[in-house]
Amino acid sequence: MRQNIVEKILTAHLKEGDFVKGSEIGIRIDQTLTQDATGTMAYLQFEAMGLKEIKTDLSVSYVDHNTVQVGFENADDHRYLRTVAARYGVVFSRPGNGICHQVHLERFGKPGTTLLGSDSHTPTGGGIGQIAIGAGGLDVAVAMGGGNFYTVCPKVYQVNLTGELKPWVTAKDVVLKMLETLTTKGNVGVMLEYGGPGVRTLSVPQRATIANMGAEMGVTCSIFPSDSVTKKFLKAQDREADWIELKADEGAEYDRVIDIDLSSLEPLAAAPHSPGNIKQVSELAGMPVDQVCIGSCTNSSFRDMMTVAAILKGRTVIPGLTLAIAPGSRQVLQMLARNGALADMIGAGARIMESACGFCIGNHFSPKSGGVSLRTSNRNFEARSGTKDAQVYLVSPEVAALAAVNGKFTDPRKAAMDYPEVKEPSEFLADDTMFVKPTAALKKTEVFRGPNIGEPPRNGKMPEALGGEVMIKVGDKITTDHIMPAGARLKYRSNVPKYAEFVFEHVDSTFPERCLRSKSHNIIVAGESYGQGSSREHAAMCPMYLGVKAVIAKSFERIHAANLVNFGIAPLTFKDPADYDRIEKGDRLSCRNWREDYLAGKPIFVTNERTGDRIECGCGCSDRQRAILAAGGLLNHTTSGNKGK
Ligand code: MIC
Ligand code: SF4
Repeated sequence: MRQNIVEKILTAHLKEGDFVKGSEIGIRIDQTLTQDATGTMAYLQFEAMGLKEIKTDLSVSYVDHNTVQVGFENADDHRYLRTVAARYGVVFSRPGNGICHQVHLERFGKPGTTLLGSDSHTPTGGGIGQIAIGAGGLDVAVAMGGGNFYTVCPKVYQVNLTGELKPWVTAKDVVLKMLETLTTKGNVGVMLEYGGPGVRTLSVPQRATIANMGAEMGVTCSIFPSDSVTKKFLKAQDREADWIELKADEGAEYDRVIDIDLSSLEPLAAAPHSPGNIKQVSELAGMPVDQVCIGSCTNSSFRDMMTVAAILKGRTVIPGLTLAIAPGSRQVLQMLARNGALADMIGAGARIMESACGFCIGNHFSPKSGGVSLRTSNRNFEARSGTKDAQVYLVSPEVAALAAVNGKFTDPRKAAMDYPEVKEPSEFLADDTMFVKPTAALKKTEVFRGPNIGEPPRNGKMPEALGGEVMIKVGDKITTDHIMPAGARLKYRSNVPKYAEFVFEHVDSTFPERCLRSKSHNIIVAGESYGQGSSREHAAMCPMYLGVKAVIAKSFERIHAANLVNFGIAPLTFKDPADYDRIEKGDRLSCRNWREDYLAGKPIFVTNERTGDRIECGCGCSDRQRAILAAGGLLNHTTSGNKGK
């Protein structure tokens, strides 16, 4: 049978289920990654499941998200993560070593393997030919223990690339074009496979930029072939032995083909407040800019940084504008320091941030009130930057650097300079000294639990009947940043009762208190694409802690829907989306045969007690998920004799 790349890797990893589009399959996971903000809970849950050591080929714990806040919490979390990694055989990437996705691509990503990460941008690994998927921490904990990862046998879309990018047009513009085509909703259950003659014109980091922002389209992952370009990259990383060739069979089939002629693209930007709100940079040219932030897991490779340095060299950042640069990894930062490019950045007045997520997660560097901020990252959701009325535009490093020296949006094709052609290096600085690799001696490490480390919360069993109040009714495209803000609140990730105080902070800050006061079940009603964005399972775990039993929405994003099930919250979809208008905040909803109907996979009829309307909902869950919901979540389910499921 002629297979595409996705089919080749998935069938080689298939452990459970039939390989039939749309049905649930269980796959073996070769590598996992966690980051600190989702990692503490992932390892606490790993421990709570009674697992003794990791069973993957490689598991890495990165500290990159929450590195510089005030207070003891970060330091406590980092110490827990270091000691728990040592104890169970996980590689620990120390703070300062870089952003998980960039570092993993450089040092560990292997073509043809599967990678599961507790971060939605794990698909960055698709740039090197991995099936790399983002998931909640609990799913990653199960995979670390050797359990399968369950996903829908996907539809595969081929993105057929032809031509070559023109000067000043970048990988970011390719993925922004894809976002314009596929939008940020409705792509659940899809994997993207890039192919065509244009692929060989793109370096591995450029491919990684494109794969990274597949997360914003809601696809499960994106993947590139592994070819001579991949081999060269791995050789330059001193990892040539990790290379295998990976290509689709001649005549392989796809569910849809999207053609992109690289030479027809132009510089693009995602305008506030969605990565899918695509504009041409030429239409925005002249708009004054207050702040520029360059970095994040999307655009912080060596080549990106060298291009920025070349644009900044001999120029000065305009007064009144602030430029922040965060190289994506210690490898990149060291190389810039050694070849002098860092001096060019500093000379231009850039403020150098550590190699971490930083500004991207709103951890620092919030723009001024109403400020226009140009960022090379992947998300510009309202308030994510830490300033609710800031106007964040997502652009390429080239457009960002030019704005920093011109003070305004600039069409780079009209810039008064030639395009700085930066070649990929033939040798990267392969310095692994900031990884703590597992040893037999380290397995005796005592796990440190400071006061910021709480017990992972558990839910009760699914109730027989549902009866409760609609505590909030929200619209379309509610992101996990809306549900569970990160930024300044990130430091409470290991302390669920405290973090739960901030659920829906920027939407309705009375939500947590009202939920805690209520004597019945709490229900959330939402529009399309509920739970876009981050993989943070806290967006399910904290509502669970507040007594939420069901979310009724027009549609859900993949990772969030799985997280809701993992924490025993039923994700229900309106059979008729117009029924959304038949429920108001404060309405009481009930379903007498809740548990029984759910377990039987029947449609669920919810009665609105105010109007008497019976509203039909579907649960869209597999049998496995229904059993998890009945147990009140995956932790209960696995610790009641169903390990690894
Ligand atoms: C993000 O970009 O939103 C994050 C922060 O990396 C999240 C993970 C988290 O919330 O910890 C993600 O993308 O999954
Ligand atoms: Fe970090 Fe931002 Fe990437 Fe999330 S999107 S992993 S916060 S750099």
